[in-house]
Amino acid sequence: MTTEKRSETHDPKIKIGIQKSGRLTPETVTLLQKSGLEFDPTGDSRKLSVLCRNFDAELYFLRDGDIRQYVARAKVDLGIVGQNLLYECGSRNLTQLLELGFGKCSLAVAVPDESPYESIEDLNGKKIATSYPNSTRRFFKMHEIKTSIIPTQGSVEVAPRLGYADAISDIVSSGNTLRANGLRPLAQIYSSQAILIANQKMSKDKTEQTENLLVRFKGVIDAAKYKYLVMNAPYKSIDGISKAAHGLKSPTVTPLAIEGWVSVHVVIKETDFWDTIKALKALGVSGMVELPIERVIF
Ligand code: PRT
Repeated sequence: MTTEKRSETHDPKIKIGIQKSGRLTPETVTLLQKSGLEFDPTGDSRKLSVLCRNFDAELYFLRDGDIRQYVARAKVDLGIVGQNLLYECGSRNLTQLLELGFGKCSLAVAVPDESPYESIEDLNGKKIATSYPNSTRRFFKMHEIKTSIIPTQGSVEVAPRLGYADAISDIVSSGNTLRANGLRPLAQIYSSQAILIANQKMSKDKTEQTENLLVRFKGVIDAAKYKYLVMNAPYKSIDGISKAAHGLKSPTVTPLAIEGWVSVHVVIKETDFWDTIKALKALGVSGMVELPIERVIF
Protein backbone atom coordinates (compact mmCIF):
# COMPACT_ATOMS: atom_id res chain seq x y z
CA MET A 1 0.00 0.00 0.00
CA THR A 2 1.24 3.49 -0.74
CA THR A 3 0.19 6.87 0.59
CA GLU A 4 1.22 8.86 -2.47
CA LYS A 5 -1.52 10.65 -4.42
CA ARG A 6 -2.78 8.59 -7.34
CA SER A 7 -3.38 9.86 -10.82
CA GLU A 8 -6.82 9.35 -12.39
CA THR A 9 -5.27 6.95 -14.94
CA HIS A 10 -3.96 4.58 -12.27
CA ASP A 11 -5.53 1.12 -12.47
CA PRO A 12 -6.64 0.46 -8.91
CA LYS A 13 -6.46 -2.97 -7.37
CA ILE A 14 -9.96 -3.05 -5.98
CA LYS A 15 -13.25 -1.62 -7.24
CA ILE A 16 -16.02 -1.00 -4.71
CA GLY A 17 -19.63 -0.31 -5.68
CA ILE A 18 -21.57 1.90 -3.28
CA GLN A 19 -25.01 3.49 -3.50
CA LYS A 20 -24.81 6.78 -5.37
CA SER A 21 -27.62 8.51 -3.57
CA GLY A 22 -30.10 6.96 -1.18
CA ARG A 23 -30.65 5.55 2.28
CA LEU A 24 -27.36 3.65 2.42
CA THR A 25 -25.17 6.45 1.07
CA PRO A 26 -24.43 8.61 4.16
CA GLU A 27 -23.52 5.70 6.45
CA THR A 28 -21.54 3.96 3.71
CA VAL A 29 -19.46 7.09 3.16
CA THR A 30 -18.98 7.49 6.93
CA LEU A 31 -17.85 3.86 7.27
CA LEU A 32 -15.33 4.22 4.43
CA GLN A 33 -13.99 7.49 5.83
CA LYS A 34 -13.76 6.20 9.40
CA SER A 35 -11.91 3.20 7.95
CA GLY A 36 -9.27 5.63 6.79
CA LEU A 37 -10.12 5.82 3.08
CA GLU A 38 -9.61 9.31 1.70
CA PHE A 39 -11.77 10.28 -1.26
CA ASP A 40 -14.04 13.05 -2.42
CA PRO A 41 -17.58 11.81 -1.71
CA THR A 42 -19.41 14.76 -3.23
CA GLY A 43 -17.15 16.31 -5.86
CA ASP A 44 -18.75 16.54 -9.27
CA SER A 45 -22.17 14.84 -9.06
CA ARG A 46 -21.87 13.75 -12.72
CA LYS A 47 -18.73 11.81 -11.88
CA LEU A 48 -19.64 8.20 -11.11
CA SER A 49 -16.30 6.97 -9.82
CA VAL A 50 -13.54 8.29 -7.64
CA LEU A 51 -10.09 7.07 -6.68
CA CYS A 52 -9.09 6.73 -3.04
CA ARG A 53 -6.10 8.92 -2.36
CA ASN A 54 -4.44 6.66 0.20
CA PHE A 55 -5.73 3.13 -0.53
CA ASP A 56 -5.52 1.04 -3.69
CA ALA A 57 -9.23 1.31 -4.42
CA GLU A 58 -11.71 3.01 -6.70
CA LEU A 59 -15.28 3.73 -5.63
CA TYR A 60 -18.14 3.45 -8.12
CA PHE A 61 -21.40 5.28 -7.34
CA LEU A 62 -24.19 2.94 -8.48
CA ARG A 63 -27.84 2.24 -7.79
CA ASP A 64 -28.41 -0.01 -4.79
CA GLY A 65 -30.55 -2.21 -7.04
CA ASP A 66 -27.67 -2.67 -9.51
CA ILE A 67 -24.71 -3.24 -7.19
CA ARG A 68 -25.41 -6.96 -6.72
CA GLN A 69 -25.19 -7.59 -10.47
CA TYR A 70 -22.04 -5.49 -10.92
CA VAL A 71 -20.32 -7.58 -8.23
CA ALA A 72 -21.72 -10.91 -9.48
CA ARG A 73 -20.38 -10.16 -12.97
CA ALA A 74 -17.02 -9.03 -11.56
CA LYS A 75 -17.41 -5.51 -12.97
CA VAL A 76 -16.63 -4.35 -9.45
CA ASP A 77 -14.97 -6.53 -6.81
CA LEU A 78 -16.87 -5.45 -3.70
CA GLY A 79 -20.21 -3.85 -3.03
CA ILE A 80 -22.13 -2.35 -0.13
CA VAL A 81 -25.74 -3.25 -0.63
CA GLY A 82 -29.02 -4.01 1.17
CA GLN A 83 -29.17 -7.69 2.16
CA ASN A 84 -32.83 -7.66 1.05
CA LEU A 85 -31.71 -7.46 -2.57
CA LEU A 86 -29.74 -10.68 -2.24
CA TYR A 87 -32.71 -12.40 -0.59
CA GLU A 88 -34.90 -11.18 -3.43
CA CYS A 89 -32.63 -11.61 -6.45
CA GLY A 90 -30.21 -14.33 -5.31
CA SER A 91 -26.53 -14.39 -4.44
CA ARG A 92 -25.00 -16.41 -7.27
CA ASN A 93 -21.25 -15.71 -7.66
CA LEU A 94 -21.34 -13.62 -4.48
CA THR A 95 -19.87 -13.99 -1.01
CA GLN A 96 -21.43 -12.10 1.90
CA LEU A 97 -18.45 -10.82 3.87
CA LEU A 98 -19.74 -8.62 6.64
CA GLU A 99 -22.94 -7.23 8.13
CA LEU A 100 -22.40 -3.50 8.49
CA GLY A 101 -24.99 -2.63 11.14
CA PHE A 102 -26.83 0.12 9.26
CA GLY A 103 -29.68 0.27 6.74
CA LYS A 104 -31.66 -1.93 9.09
CA CYS A 105 -35.16 -2.80 7.93
CA SER A 106 -37.43 -5.76 7.43
CA LEU A 107 -39.65 -7.13 4.70
CA ALA A 108 -43.11 -7.29 6.25
CA VAL A 109 -46.59 -8.38 5.26
CA ALA A 110 -49.11 -5.66 6.13
CA VAL A 111 -52.88 -5.40 5.92
CA PRO A 112 -55.39 -2.53 6.21
CA ASP A 113 -56.10 -1.52 9.82
CA GLU A 114 -59.82 -2.21 9.47
CA SER A 115 -59.40 -5.57 7.70
CA PRO A 116 -60.39 -8.80 9.49
CA TYR A 117 -57.00 -10.45 8.84
CA GLU A 118 -55.26 -11.53 12.06
CA SER A 119 -52.77 -14.10 10.79
CA ILE A 120 -51.06 -14.94 7.52
CA GLU A 121 -53.38 -17.95 7.17
CA ASP A 122 -56.23 -15.45 6.77
CA LEU A 123 -54.56 -14.34 3.52
CA ASN A 124 -55.25 -17.67 1.83
CA GLY A 125 -56.61 -16.91 -1.65
CA LYS A 126 -55.86 -13.18 -1.30
CA LYS A 127 -53.92 -10.75 -3.51
CA ILE A 128 -50.58 -9.38 -2.22
CA ALA A 129 -48.96 -6.36 -3.88
CA THR A 130 -45.18 -6.18 -3.52
CA SER A 131 -41.91 -4.98 -5.00
CA TYR A 132 -40.41 -8.19 -3.58
CA PRO A 133 -42.32 -10.90 -5.48
CA ASN A 134 -39.71 -13.67 -5.11
CA SER A 135 -39.29 -13.27 -1.35
CA THR A 136 -43.03 -12.93 -0.82
CA ARG A 137 -43.91 -15.92 -3.00
CA ARG A 138 -41.31 -18.05 -1.18
CA PHE A 139 -42.65 -16.99 2.20
CA PHE A 140 -46.26 -17.91 1.50
CA LYS A 141 -45.24 -21.12 -0.27
CA MET A 142 -43.19 -22.12 2.78
CA HIS A 143 -46.31 -21.62 4.92
CA GLU A 144 -48.43 -23.48 2.35
CA ILE A 145 -50.71 -20.48 1.88
CA LYS A 146 -52.03 -19.85 -1.62
CA THR A 147 -51.83 -16.18 -2.61
CA SER A 148 -51.78 -14.22 -5.82
CA ILE A 149 -48.61 -12.11 -5.91
CA ILE A 150 -48.94 -8.81 -7.74
CA PRO A 151 -45.51 -7.33 -8.59
CA THR A 152 -45.66 -3.56 -8.04
CA GLN A 153 -42.96 -0.93 -8.48
CA GLY A 154 -43.16 1.65 -5.69
CA SER A 155 -46.07 3.20 -3.71
CA VAL A 156 -47.03 -0.34 -2.75
CA GLU A 157 -48.74 0.91 0.44
CA VAL A 158 -51.58 2.46 -1.52
CA ALA A 159 -52.56 -0.78 -3.29
CA PRO A 160 -55.13 -2.06 -0.72
CA ARG A 161 -56.93 1.30 -0.55
CA LEU A 162 -57.34 1.28 -4.33
CA GLY A 163 -58.67 -2.28 -4.25
CA TYR A 164 -55.64 -3.43 -6.21
CA ALA A 165 -54.64 -5.95 -3.49
CA ASP A 166 -55.84 -7.25 -0.12
CA ALA A 167 -52.44 -6.92 1.53
CA ILE A 168 -48.91 -5.82 0.77
CA SER A 169 -45.39 -6.95 1.48
CA ASP A 170 -42.81 -4.18 1.62
CA ILE A 171 -39.70 -2.90 3.34
CA VAL A 172 -40.41 -1.34 6.73
CA SER A 173 -38.03 0.48 9.04
CA SER A 174 -39.79 2.97 11.37
CA GLY A 175 -43.28 1.74 10.39
CA ASN A 176 -44.41 5.36 9.75
CA THR A 177 -45.29 4.74 6.09
CA LEU A 178 -47.50 1.79 7.04
CA ARG A 179 -49.26 3.83 9.74
CA ALA A 180 -49.68 6.86 7.47
CA ASN A 181 -51.43 4.63 4.94
CA GLY A 182 -53.74 2.89 7.40
CA LEU A 183 -51.85 -0.40 7.38
CA ARG A 184 -50.68 -2.66 10.21
CA PRO A 185 -47.91 -5.30 10.05
CA LEU A 186 -49.04 -8.92 10.16
CA ALA A 187 -45.79 -10.85 9.76
CA GLN A 188 -42.09 -10.33 9.14
CA ILE A 189 -40.61 -12.20 6.18
CA TYR A 190 -36.99 -11.35 7.03
CA SER A 191 -34.83 -8.65 8.53
CA SER A 192 -32.10 -6.95 6.54
CA GLN A 193 -29.19 -4.55 6.84
CA ALA A 194 -26.40 -3.23 4.66
CA ILE A 195 -23.72 -5.83 3.90
CA LEU A 196 -20.36 -6.00 2.22
CA ILE A 197 -20.39 -8.45 -0.68
CA ALA A 198 -17.59 -9.73 -2.87
CA ASN A 199 -17.26 -11.55 -6.12
CA GLN A 200 -16.52 -15.20 -5.36
CA LYS A 201 -13.58 -15.42 -7.75
CA MET A 202 -11.28 -12.64 -6.67
CA SER A 203 -7.58 -12.70 -7.45
CA LYS A 204 -5.10 -13.25 -4.62
CA ASP A 205 -3.96 -9.63 -4.47
CA LYS A 206 -7.56 -8.42 -4.37
CA THR A 207 -8.38 -10.94 -1.64
CA GLU A 208 -5.50 -9.55 0.41
CA GLN A 209 -6.71 -6.00 -0.16
CA THR A 210 -10.20 -7.08 0.88
CA GLU A 211 -8.90 -8.67 4.08
CA ASN A 212 -7.10 -5.44 4.85
CA LEU A 213 -10.33 -3.54 4.31
CA LEU A 214 -12.29 -6.01 6.46
CA VAL A 215 -10.00 -5.40 9.45
CA ARG A 216 -10.64 -1.68 9.09
CA PHE A 217 -14.42 -2.08 8.71
CA LYS A 218 -14.63 -4.42 11.71
CA GLY A 219 -12.58 -1.95 13.77
CA VAL A 220 -15.11 0.80 13.05
CA ILE A 221 -18.19 -1.42 13.52
CA ASP A 222 -16.91 -2.91 16.79
CA ALA A 223 -16.02 0.57 18.09
CA ALA A 224 -19.70 1.49 17.96
CA LYS A 225 -20.44 -1.43 20.29
CA TYR A 226 -18.10 -0.18 23.05
CA LYS A 227 -17.66 2.88 25.26
CA TYR A 228 -14.57 4.15 27.01
CA LEU A 229 -15.13 5.04 30.67
CA VAL A 230 -12.79 7.08 32.86
CA MET A 231 -13.63 7.31 36.57
CA ASN A 232 -12.26 8.02 40.01
CA ALA A 233 -12.45 5.17 42.50
CA PRO A 234 -11.34 4.30 46.02
CA TYR A 235 -8.28 2.03 45.76
CA LYS A 236 -10.03 -0.63 47.84
CA SER A 237 -12.72 -1.00 45.12
CA ILE A 238 -10.35 -2.14 42.36
CA ASP A 239 -11.20 -5.84 42.68
CA GLY A 240 -14.92 -5.11 42.56
CA ILE A 241 -14.47 -2.77 39.58
CA SER A 242 -12.47 -5.44 37.71
CA LYS A 243 -15.37 -7.83 38.17
CA ALA A 244 -18.06 -5.30 37.22
CA ALA A 245 -16.13 -3.93 34.22
CA HIS A 246 -13.22 -6.10 33.16
CA GLY A 247 -12.84 -4.31 29.83
CA LEU A 248 -11.02 -5.87 26.88
CA LYS A 249 -8.56 -7.53 29.29
CA SER A 250 -8.60 -5.63 32.57
CA PRO A 251 -9.08 -1.99 33.68
CA THR A 252 -6.11 0.40 33.53
CA VAL A 253 -5.46 1.83 37.00
CA THR A 254 -3.33 4.92 37.74
CA PRO A 255 -2.88 6.70 41.09
CA LEU A 256 -4.56 10.04 41.80
CA ALA A 257 -2.90 12.86 43.72
CA ILE A 258 -5.25 12.08 46.64
CA GLU A 259 -4.10 9.12 48.71
CA GLY A 260 -6.30 6.01 48.57
CA TRP A 261 -7.85 7.06 45.22
CA VAL A 262 -7.14 5.90 41.68
CA SER A 263 -8.23 6.77 38.18
CA VAL A 264 -9.67 3.76 36.35
CA HIS A 265 -9.97 3.49 32.54
CA VAL A 266 -12.05 0.72 31.09
CA VAL A 267 -13.77 -0.27 27.83
CA ILE A 268 -17.33 -1.53 28.32
CA LYS A 269 -20.00 -2.90 26.02
CA GLU A 270 -22.64 -0.39 24.99
CA THR A 271 -25.35 -2.97 25.72
CA ASP A 272 -24.09 -3.36 29.34
CA PHE A 273 -23.64 0.38 29.85
CA TRP A 274 -26.35 1.23 32.42
CA ASP A 275 -26.01 -2.03 34.41
CA THR A 276 -22.25 -1.44 34.63
CA ILE A 277 -22.73 2.19 35.74
CA LYS A 278 -25.10 1.05 38.49
CA ALA A 279 -22.62 -1.57 39.73
CA LEU A 280 -19.73 0.93 39.64
CA LYS A 281 -21.67 3.55 41.60
CA ALA A 282 -22.42 0.94 44.27
CA LEU A 283 -18.63 0.45 44.56
CA GLY A 284 -18.11 4.14 45.42
CA VAL A 285 -16.93 5.22 41.97
CA SER A 286 -17.41 8.90 41.08
CA GLY A 287 -16.58 11.44 38.34
CA MET A 288 -17.38 9.03 35.50
CA VAL A 289 -16.67 10.32 32.00
CA GLU A 290 -17.87 8.44 28.94
CA LEU A 291 -15.83 8.80 25.75
CA PRO A 292 -16.53 7.53 22.23
CA ILE A 293 -14.14 5.05 20.64
CA GLU A 294 -12.94 5.53 17.06
CA ARG A 295 -11.83 1.94 16.42
CA VAL A 296 -11.40 -1.36 18.28
CA ILE A 297 -8.98 -3.88 16.77
CA PHE A 298 -9.11 -7.29 18.43
O1 PRT B 1 -32.23 3.81 -6.62
P1 PRT B 1 -31.48 2.80 -5.79
O2 PRT B 1 -31.52 1.41 -6.36
O3 PRT B 1 -30.10 3.25 -5.42
O4 PRT B 1 -32.15 2.77 -4.37
P2 PRT B 1 -33.67 2.88 -3.92
O5 PRT B 1 -34.13 4.29 -4.04
O6 PRT B 1 -34.47 1.78 -4.50
O7 PRT B 1 -33.40 2.49 -2.43
P3 PRT B 1 -33.38 3.29 -1.09
O8 PRT B 1 -32.30 4.30 -1.03
O9 PRT B 1 -34.77 3.72 -0.75
O10 PRT B 1 -33.01 2.04 -0.16
C1 PRT B 1 -31.78 1.39 -0.26
C2 PRT B 1 -31.74 0.27 0.76
O11 PRT B 1 -31.97 0.80 2.05
C3 PRT B 1 -32.80 -0.80 0.59
O12 PRT B 1 -32.46 -1.78 -0.37
C4 PRT B 1 -32.84 -1.40 1.99
O13 PRT B 1 -31.80 -2.34 2.13
C5 PRT B 1 -32.50 -0.20 2.88
N1 PRT B 1 -33.66 0.38 3.62
C6 PRT B 1 -33.65 0.62 4.95
C7 PRT B 1 -34.83 0.77 3.11
C8 PRT B 1 -35.57 1.30 4.18
N2 PRT B 1 -34.81 1.18 5.32
C9 PRT B 1 -36.90 1.82 3.95
N3 PRT B 1 -37.54 2.28 4.91
N4 PRT B 1 -35.35 0.78 1.87
C10 PRT B 1 -36.58 1.29 1.65
N5 PRT B 1 -37.36 1.82 2.64
C11 PRT B 1 -38.69 2.38 2.20
C12 PRT B 1 -39.77 1.32 2.07
O14 PRT B 1 -39.78 0.79 0.75
C13 PRT B 1 -41.04 2.10 2.36
O15 PRT B 1 -41.51 2.77 1.24
O16 PRT B 1 -39.16 3.30 3.16
C14 PRT B 1 -40.57 3.14 3.36
C15 PRT B 1 -40.84 2.63 4.74
O17 PRT B 1 -40.09 3.33 5.69
P4 PRT B 1 -40.64 3.56 7.17
O18 PRT B 1 -39.51 4.16 7.92
O19 PRT B 1 -41.78 4.52 7.05
O20 PRT B 1 -41.06 2.23 7.72
